[in-house]
Amino acid sequence: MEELYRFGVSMEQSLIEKFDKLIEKKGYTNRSEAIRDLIRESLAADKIEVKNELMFGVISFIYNHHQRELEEKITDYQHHNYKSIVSTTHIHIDNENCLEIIILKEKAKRIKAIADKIFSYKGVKSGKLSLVPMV
Ligand code: NI
Repeated sequence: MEELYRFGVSMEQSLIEKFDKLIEKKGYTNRSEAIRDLIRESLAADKIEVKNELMFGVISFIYNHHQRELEEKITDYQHHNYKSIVSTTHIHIDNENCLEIIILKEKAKRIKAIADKIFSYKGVKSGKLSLVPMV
């Protein structure tokens, strides 16, 4: 049996409360097993091979626009990738949150890398990537 590694995680109270409700609904008896399954899922999802063809990608994500320097970071990163980006739409959801939708035309692996980078920024709350193959 492999040795267990313990680590501490900090997050907003509201987020952990929602997570606890979700895992209770799913039948988990403790957070550790739920988090282990999430990690396994995300490792499996990353292994799914995407064909590295030219595709359209739609990256949508919600972020906290009060997060220091985040808005600037997101904009700079898009300027850095201007050749891949077809269009960006920004929606102010409320006082704190923004929804941004980026449409790209690029090779699939590059689209995935761009999405992963944006989702990794601190203050980006949820993100979704859709790859749309050319017909
Ligand atoms: Ni906004």
